Amino acid sequence: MQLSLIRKMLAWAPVLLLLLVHSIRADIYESPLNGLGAHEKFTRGNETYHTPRATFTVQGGKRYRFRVISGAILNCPIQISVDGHTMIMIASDGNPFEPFTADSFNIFAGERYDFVLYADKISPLRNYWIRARGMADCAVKKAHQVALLKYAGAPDVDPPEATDWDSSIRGGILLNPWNTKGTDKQVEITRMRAEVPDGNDGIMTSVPDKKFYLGMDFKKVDNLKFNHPDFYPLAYVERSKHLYSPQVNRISSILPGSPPLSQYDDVPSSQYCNEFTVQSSCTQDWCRCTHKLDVALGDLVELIVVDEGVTFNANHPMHLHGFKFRTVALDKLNVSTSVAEVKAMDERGEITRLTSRAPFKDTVTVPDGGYTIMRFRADNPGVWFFHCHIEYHIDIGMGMIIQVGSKSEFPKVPKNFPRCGSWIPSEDEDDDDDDEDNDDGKQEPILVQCINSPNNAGIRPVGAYGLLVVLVAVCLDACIRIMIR
Ligand SMILES: [Cu+2]
Repeated sequence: MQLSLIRKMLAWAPVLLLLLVHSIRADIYESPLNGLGAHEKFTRGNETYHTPRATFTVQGGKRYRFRVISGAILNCPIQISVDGHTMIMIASDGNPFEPFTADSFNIFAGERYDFVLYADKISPLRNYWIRARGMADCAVKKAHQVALLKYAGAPDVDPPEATDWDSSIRGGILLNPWNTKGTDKQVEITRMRAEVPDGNDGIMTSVPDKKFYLGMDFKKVDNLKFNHPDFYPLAYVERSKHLYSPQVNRISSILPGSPPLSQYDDVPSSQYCNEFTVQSSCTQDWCRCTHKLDVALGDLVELIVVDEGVTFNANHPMHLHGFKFRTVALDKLNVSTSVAEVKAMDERGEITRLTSRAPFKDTVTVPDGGYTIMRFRADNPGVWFFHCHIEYHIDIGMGMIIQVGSKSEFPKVPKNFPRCGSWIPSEDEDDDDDDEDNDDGKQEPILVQCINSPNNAGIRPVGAYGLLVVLVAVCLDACIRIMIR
């Protein structure tokens, strides 16, 4: 079906929004839809009530555009389906592609998908479940949820089908598989075709000006945020309690203390590093800096992002600020892989890139033990974040910034634009529990530690802070264990 035809049909249709998030309580993983779900049960007399579900009312014979956003915070791919209906997938991350009919699709943290639902089940008139089924971290507790697709005029009763997690497994054609090699029924996003013509930007066919291989995984390294070489070294922690560091090219990235776009000179160049400039052996040491790649304004940039997948069967939905990119290749190779393997394959010509109408995205999964290749024209000068969209991965280092152009090419900072920086209380202030400010009301700015800086320690010297580090590490260990369980 042509997209233009679908659009004509949709001209009168309401736009519906289906927002998926998931949150954690002490014992329950939740995946509320539009903030709603039937997780809580109440009784009054002999009657049972639940918290309400999201309800979408449709009229038989009409078509509706659903816009789905995943606000998942952990590694919680969510399979979406609608009982009794197929979905005409038409766009992702706001970028239209040729319509593709699927029985279900997966959505990863930060992604958006648009689909058209044809409400053609008019005889007999009844209601249906819209299902969300969590996988990966969310499969541990079988997180799931349903919303109600309510046909106008149908009896006001719930559909008879079970709503549990297992009942939400939908067969047939699935778009955007999770850590599964593509097949006719497990269809990767790279098999979609952008609706718009390629244009003259050369993104699809030119030789890239900058090409970066980015290897991601959870690395076994003494991360000084969680371990301490003297008090709590990783080597002495029970294996099942090891905290692996999610890194890119073996670097844990930290955010700069000031926004480099508006306060470029407030971030010392020594705070930045990447695999080409890092001074340590990152296979042995914990490498930590503001991970930055530089490209010239106008460069054609290619990112070959590899999820080495050695430690866990995870995946990483990678999000780029400031651009939409063409997803030109994506494949799961094996249980695990390496940058070296992917690079060798690439050099042997064993990686096929799309050369026309690759789908535009701004968030895309990198399958565990596989790769995803993105291309964009760096025509937006500034400093842009590129990161995994799983919250705790980025919080402890799985990201970087891409600087496009030089400071002189950045947009001008508006007059009186707010400024900020990072600081901690001075030692004197630490001793004064109740007084948060200096006598003169100012706070001393400090730089975050950087492996390339002369002060290379990354943590304060052992002393009173040693015990604090241990306590924090133990607490974080427990918290992260709960999060990733
Ligand atoms: Cu990640």
